[in-house]
Amino acid sequence: MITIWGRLNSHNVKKIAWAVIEMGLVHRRIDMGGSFGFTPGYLAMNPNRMIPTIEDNGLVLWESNAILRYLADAHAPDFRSSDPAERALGDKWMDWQFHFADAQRDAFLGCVRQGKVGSEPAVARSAEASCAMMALLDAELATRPWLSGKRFGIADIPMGVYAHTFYTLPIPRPDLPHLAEWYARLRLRPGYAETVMIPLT
Ligand SMILES: N[C@@H](CCC(=O)N[C@@H](CS)C(=O)NCC(=O)O)C(=O)O
Repeated sequence: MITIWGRLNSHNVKKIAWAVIEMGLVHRRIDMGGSFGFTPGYLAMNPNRMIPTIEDNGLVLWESNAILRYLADAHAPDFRSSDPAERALGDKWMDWQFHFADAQRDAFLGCVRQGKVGSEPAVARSAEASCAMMALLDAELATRPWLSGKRFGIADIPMGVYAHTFYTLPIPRPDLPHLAEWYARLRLRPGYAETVMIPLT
């Protein structure tokens, strides 16, 4: 049984909650962080005061993308390419997601948590930066069906989570056909619908 700590309205927690469903892993999730606060027991496992953290077979692990890589390596090798080049390309977009999160942060916090509108300068700047970065992802998705390579895998998960926010925020978006088509395929996945396609809060 894998235990996941973290509130589900966190992008980084959604990654793990989605991944364990994709991989068919027995798990439970315990709310932590945000309005739930942190227990002393949790902070002993993860002194960063951040979510998510998991425990699996005695291993305590934090950093969401490290968790995704561990889950694939330990339980679901099909979710990570064995080809070094293909794997590296997937890793690249997993790491790039943190830059995207920085770009989209003001639009997300402004529209979802601070009641601002898209015309507010910080929101508009963030929306514009997000669109510029998503154009790069769109160009990448013109070259292969999944960020993980020929089939879906963990490299699709970080930006998959952020893509839902991108397409849900009330911001102007350019036509990005490859990105839109990838997002449409993600939306057909039951684990994505259950854990990612939930109201933004
Ligand atoms: N690099 C870390 C970032 C973790 C992070 O920023 N988590 C946010 C939620 S998305 C957090 O813990 N915020 C404080 C809180 O929820 O109380 C990871 O990928 O796990």
